[in-house]
Amino acid sequence: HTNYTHPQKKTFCVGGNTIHLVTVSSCMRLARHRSRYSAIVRCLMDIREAKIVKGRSINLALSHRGRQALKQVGMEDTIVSKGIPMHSRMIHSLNGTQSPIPYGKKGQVTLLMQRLDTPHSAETYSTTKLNFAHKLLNWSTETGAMTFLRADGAKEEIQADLIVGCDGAFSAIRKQFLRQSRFNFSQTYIPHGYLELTMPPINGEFAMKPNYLHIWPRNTFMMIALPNLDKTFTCTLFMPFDEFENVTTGDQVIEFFQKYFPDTIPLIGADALKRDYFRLPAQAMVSVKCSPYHLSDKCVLMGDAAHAVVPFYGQGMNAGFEDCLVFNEIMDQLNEDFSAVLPEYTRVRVPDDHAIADLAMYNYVEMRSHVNSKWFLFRKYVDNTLHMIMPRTVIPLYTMVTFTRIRYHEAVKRWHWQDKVRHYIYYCFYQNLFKSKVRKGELILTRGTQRFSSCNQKRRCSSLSDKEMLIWWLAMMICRG
Ligand code: FAD
Ligand code: EGU
Repeated sequence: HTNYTHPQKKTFCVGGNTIHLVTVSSCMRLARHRSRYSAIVRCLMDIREAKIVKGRSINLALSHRGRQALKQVGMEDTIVSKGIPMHSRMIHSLNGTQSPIPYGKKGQVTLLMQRLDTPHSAETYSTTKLNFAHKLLNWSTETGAMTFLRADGAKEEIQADLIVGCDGAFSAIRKQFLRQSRFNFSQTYIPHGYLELTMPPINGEFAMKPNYLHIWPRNTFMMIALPNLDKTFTCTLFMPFDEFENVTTGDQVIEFFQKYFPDTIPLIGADALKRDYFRLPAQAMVSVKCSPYHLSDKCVLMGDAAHAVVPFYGQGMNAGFEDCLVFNEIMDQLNEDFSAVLPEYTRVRVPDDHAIADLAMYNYVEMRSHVNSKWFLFRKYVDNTLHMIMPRTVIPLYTMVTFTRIRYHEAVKRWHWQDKVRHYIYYCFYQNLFKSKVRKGELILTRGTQRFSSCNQKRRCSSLSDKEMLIWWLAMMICRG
């Protein structure tokens, strides 16, 4: 096409740290394939030079949806080669026992990425420019003019055909949406905060097994640990803010860890623990939902700007990446007509982003209400067994969310149906097949002499008796009506 028939269109991305990579790439892709677009990206700071952002975790789990988005723009291999594959969780019980639970089938892994390690080559495309140290102050919904504050203190006004707002959970772009009629918005802080601690390498090697997500579930609070490329682990402790306030001295920290995470004290180091625990205050977690995601044919929200979710499903960045992927798909379908693409993007994407926000919140509630290591193991066992018997009918929610591109809201629908079955099965297990006792709030299940918590996946699966099969089929019939 020549510029006579199609004048060049300017696309602006504002902000964008994590999903930045894809929005930039999406614009690049447009620019490359269709010479009609030029893309300019403006952000507050240079992520290539930024030091670790205060209190922000440096590692992020990248799963199928995020990878598909990267693949679409030809960056999957570069990024994936820099990730640490995690194939299982490792559940740490209070008594120090460790039980692995695989994420999925063989080859289904979640990749752990370093937040600041994402190389990007946007600037190699002549149609794409990156500007750093630009802060968006305001923009006009009538004209699409944006006012930026530059590092040198000067203000600058810029016009764009399309503004892509990727400026995070406290989006400045979104502020203009709030003044519009029929714009829905909600923001919820959860009572928990998180705090990060570093577990150093031992003799140059990882202190624990590296290809696992280590979890210490302890009812109202929990800790997880994720491996980094430099052989350290980042441990994240989740706890209600009230309880953080109860721990005020180094000795209380040790006492607390001695009681709940004794196995981690020698690995983190008592002195480091006393010091690092107070280095930063606990960080808050927010969930933001809104709709629509577009404003006329001028502006569109993506990533955390459209939907900040609590981090209990490890999907925030993946959902943001998928936003870009879906947007690009719709651009193709509707011939890049912004006045049609933007409403369609809202129509398709809002239900899915709201679904993952709800799922993340559900997991937060679920994990702290009645999760201890045995219950966690048991749940996964039931899910996986059902999946093994009927791989196409019953897909564990986790698998749908993490290893497929089944739309988030469809995954929720399927899961509600499966949940009826699951609960019936819990009931049967509880009533008939196991002698169960409740001790110190923990559900302990025994079947004959075999303790449930023993972690031999294969043996457990094959030991499903005829009676259990029958009950399962009955449950299916009942739930299907
Ligand atoms: P951000 O990463 O927040 O980037 C926004 C950018 O906009 C920033 O660089 C900011 O400087 C810039 N900006 C803001 N205002 C302006 C302005 N006025 N002008 C110019 N620029 C501006 N997700 C996963 O998928 N997997 C995980 O394992 C995972 N773990 C997480 C753990 C924690 C503790 C938290 C809090 C989140 C986690 N997430 C995870 C979620 C993930 O971090 C976010 O979803 C993702 O970073 C969002 O990317 P974004 O580009 O939309 O926004
Ligand atoms: C990083 C920092 C286990 C929270 C969620 C699993 C991460 C998270 C889980 C952070 C958990 C929790 C999943 C991943 C991940 C699990 C996941 C990375 C949560 C459901 C606030 N979550 N992260 N789920 O299944 O899908 O293993 O700090 F303990 S990675 Cl909370 Cl896969």
